[in-house]
Amino acid sequence: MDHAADAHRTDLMTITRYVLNEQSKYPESRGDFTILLNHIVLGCKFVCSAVNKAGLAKLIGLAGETNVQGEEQKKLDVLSNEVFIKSLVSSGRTCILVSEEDEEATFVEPSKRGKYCVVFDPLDGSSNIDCAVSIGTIFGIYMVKDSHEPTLDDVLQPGKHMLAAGYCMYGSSCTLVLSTGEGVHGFTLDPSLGEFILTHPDIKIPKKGKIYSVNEGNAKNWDGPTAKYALIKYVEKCKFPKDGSSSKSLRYIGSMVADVHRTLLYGGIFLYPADKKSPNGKLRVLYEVFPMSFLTEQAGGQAFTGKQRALDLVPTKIHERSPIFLGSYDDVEEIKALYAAEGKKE
Ligand code: AFP
Repeated sequence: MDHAADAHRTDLMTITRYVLNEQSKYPESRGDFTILLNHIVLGCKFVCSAVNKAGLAKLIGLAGETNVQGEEQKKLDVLSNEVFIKSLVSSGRTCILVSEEDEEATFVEPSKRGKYCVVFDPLDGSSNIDCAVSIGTIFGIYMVKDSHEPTLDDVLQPGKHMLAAGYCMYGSSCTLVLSTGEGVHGFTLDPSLGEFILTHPDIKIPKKGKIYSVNEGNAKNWDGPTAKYALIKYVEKCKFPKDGSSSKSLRYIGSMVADVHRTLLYGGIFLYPADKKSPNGKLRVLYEVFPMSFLTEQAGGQAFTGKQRALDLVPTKIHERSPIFLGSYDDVEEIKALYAAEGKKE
């Protein structure tokens, strides 16, 4: 009998235990972050359960449609948003919430206010719901700047000021990946326990990868001389390397959470450039680009916008977009070099 393995299996590091351990490093901490995270975890468990039951519960479909009982159906992303907003407000630890689903930020009423600002996309990749492809929730956490009345400036901070970021992927298993600024850790939901258990401690992205991930069908729309030629050259290099190395594989799911999750674990690069349809790129700075860039850097990779380090961006609007190239350190170095070389020709 392998007693060591047994001890490991019975000594479960749940996400709450992990965060409490982290908290104990800061004697002045009052547990507010742990409480906030527990409410995010609750939202993730709810969405996971709703996603798993989506077909059965007739949750799939457009918001505004009615089901056989004549009740109004809520699209999963609308439902997920409601759950997160209610859970975050009731935590008593938040003051501003920015959700992909809501045009305006939510300012929490003074009696329920705390010091954290949460930016999130409750259900990213929703066009993949109806075919049961992996989707996810993405979140980032800021601390309010000071104790004055909270304003939008509290969330319009560069990504490098985030205290924590993470995502929960609703895939073949439900996986929550979190960084509080001390590395990246992955937790898998054990459905029988209803707990996220640490399964991927200290994720490190390989220095160089064998996969590139981009919607290459948009190539005809890739925009601007620098972007267009740097990208075309990069993609050609992935397919026909001139240095005798093997060509890279192309993997693209179209759910940022799933594409970034694979990139963190297997290495490689994820690219969403600007194009003629989306001159600033498609992905949103606050709740897609920043959290994923934060996690990528914490795992030892890089995140670049085509002009600068992604986490240095200072957003001016809550739903601002940006091009993003993130992944293995060496792969992002290559795209940075191509952008620099093509930029000089302009
Ligand atoms: P949806 O939520 O509309 O499915 O968009 C998903 C997403 O925001 C992100 O998760 C993907 O990486 C990206 O868009 C895919 O965009 P394209 O369909 O243009 O490739």
